[in-house]
Amino acid sequence: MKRRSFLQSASVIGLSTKSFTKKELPFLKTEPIIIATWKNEEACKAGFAKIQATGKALDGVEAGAWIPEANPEETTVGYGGYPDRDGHVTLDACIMDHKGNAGSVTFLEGIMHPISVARAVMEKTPHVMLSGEGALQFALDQGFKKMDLLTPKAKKAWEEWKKQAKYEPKVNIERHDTIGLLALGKEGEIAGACSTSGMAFKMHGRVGDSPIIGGAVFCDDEVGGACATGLGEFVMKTLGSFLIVEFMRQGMSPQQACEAAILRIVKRYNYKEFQVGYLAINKKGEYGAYSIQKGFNFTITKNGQTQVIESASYMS
Ligand code: SD4
Repeated sequence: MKRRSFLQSASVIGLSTKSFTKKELPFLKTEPIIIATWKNEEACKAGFAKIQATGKALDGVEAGAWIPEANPEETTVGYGGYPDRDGHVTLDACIMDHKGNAGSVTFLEGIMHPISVARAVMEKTPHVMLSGEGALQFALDQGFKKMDLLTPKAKKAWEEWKKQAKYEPKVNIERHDTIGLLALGKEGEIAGACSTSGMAFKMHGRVGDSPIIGGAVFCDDEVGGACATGLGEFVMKTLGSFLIVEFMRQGMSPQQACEAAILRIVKRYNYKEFQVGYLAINKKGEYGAYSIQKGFNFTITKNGQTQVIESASYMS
């Protein structure tokens, strides 16, 4: 049976519902590992080094996100991100730890490292999500510095775009770099993070999947984690990362779970027009990736070795 038709068959949904018991968990301990959407070698290396230093998966995914957030050449994350159609660089990010704690920021302007603001929301407030002006105010109160995130390169691209002013999010059939990260720390605990400037030239106020817990990132320490990239509207409508973790809980491998979540989108929407890519990892350190269109890849650092791997895709 072809993999696609196997996944479409109802039997997949009937897999036994099993999560690891406390007794089984120590035997599932694995070496630290970090994986990230797209070609993000520097981010994975930095995240892995951080896990080696502190032991913690959460520190690793935060440190990994810092790399593209600070890179002015990176046009889809943090500083240097393309603006919305009104010329504002607005950022979305979220983070989740192995205890089920989560934090996120949406529609945040002027802060280079939204991932760390999301972590501060998680650790220092009773809330999960802060947005816009409120998120900025909170960041400033926490000592984050405000800066202009619109680089000359991004401004030029926006001015070019205004000549036609067409919104055509051909998300990464070419190349896109919203960073989603998943890691297992020294105790084998899971964490996940995501950071983005969202779709280039989006409507002012548009928020994508990247700050949505269960959308762009979800972790459950009994099972594993998942993260997403691509056209966020479709990740949000299917709550992809949550779905993948639940599929893994039911017994699917990370690869099967990513494929089943992509299938959810493919069955309901006009999938030929856009890209979504998923990454997943389980507590054994097994990982998987799948996307709608060709061209999605991911980076992994394990045993100190970093490599970029091409994902399988629904469309050939
Ligand atoms: C969004 N999911 O804002 C993000 C974009 C993305 O690679 O992932 N691009 O919809």
